[in-house]
Amino acid sequence: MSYKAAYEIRKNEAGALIEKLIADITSMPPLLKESLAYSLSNGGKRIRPVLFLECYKIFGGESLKNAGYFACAIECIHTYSLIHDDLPCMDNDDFRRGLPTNHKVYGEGLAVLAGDALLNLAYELCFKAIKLSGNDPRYIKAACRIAELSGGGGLIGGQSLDIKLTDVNVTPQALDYIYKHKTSDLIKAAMYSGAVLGGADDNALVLIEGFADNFGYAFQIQDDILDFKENKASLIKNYIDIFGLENAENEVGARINAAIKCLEQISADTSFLKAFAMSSIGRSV
Ligand code: GRG
Repeated sequence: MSYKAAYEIRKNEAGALIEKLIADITSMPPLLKESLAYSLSNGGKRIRPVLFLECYKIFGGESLKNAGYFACAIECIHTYSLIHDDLPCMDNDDFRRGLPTNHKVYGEGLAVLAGDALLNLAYELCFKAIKLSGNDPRYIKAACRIAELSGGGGLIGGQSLDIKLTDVNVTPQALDYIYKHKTSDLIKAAMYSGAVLGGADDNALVLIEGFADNFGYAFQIQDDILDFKENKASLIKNYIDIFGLENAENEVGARINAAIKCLEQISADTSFLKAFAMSSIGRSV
């Protein structure tokens, strides 16, 4: 089977979980539900739940049972971060995935609340899964790591530095912090939680986190490279502004190689993850 077909199968599985999640929401005012469903449904690549599901399965997770709630929780956190990132007080974007951003359709107030509701829903789903698992320690461990990596020392911390970055205070260290936390941490949360619930041991968890750190970093620089090549103007300085295009491209290659080295030390079948890493930077698989 081609890598593309293998990705589509996993993406459809993740998409079906998200659609069921949306259908099951009954306790929200209709417009709030519509607003968050607009961003949850609209054309995302589902990278994080795909990575969650893959890690869950390769380490021995069998039927999805309660683990599917975690896949949805991760996509809820990702979607909230995109809605908030697009707001006028942050990146001020009118379009995402080729469609008007959430606040352009529903207004700023509702977009803030849709993001808040998604973040809350994510933890509701984790708690539900923990409860249904009979307080399985692995579920608790996964939820704690998701909370850490999404919080002030993770995704939100990275974003907080990003929005304050200027021509004057941009440094390699600041950029490093932003890329590690704003981009890598949620990918890490997805992979770590899938691996824990699937049954990975501590050594494999360290390697999975190593993969996610390197892949996430490369993914962000690759995003900068694409923006640069499409001549997208950015007020915020990025890797290319500091290090130049050639160094950026070399860094992407080096990070992907480092990510793949982590996979090579794992005894589970990591062939899809390897192909995923290569294809996401446009290397043939
Ligand atoms: C508001 C706390 C908070 C964080 C915002 C998501 C984010 C942090 C910023 C968006 C801008 C950006 C370039 C982030 C880097 C990560 C990235 C490339 C996100 C887009 O992820 P994809 O490509 O999105 O997985 P889709 O659309 O496929 O879901």
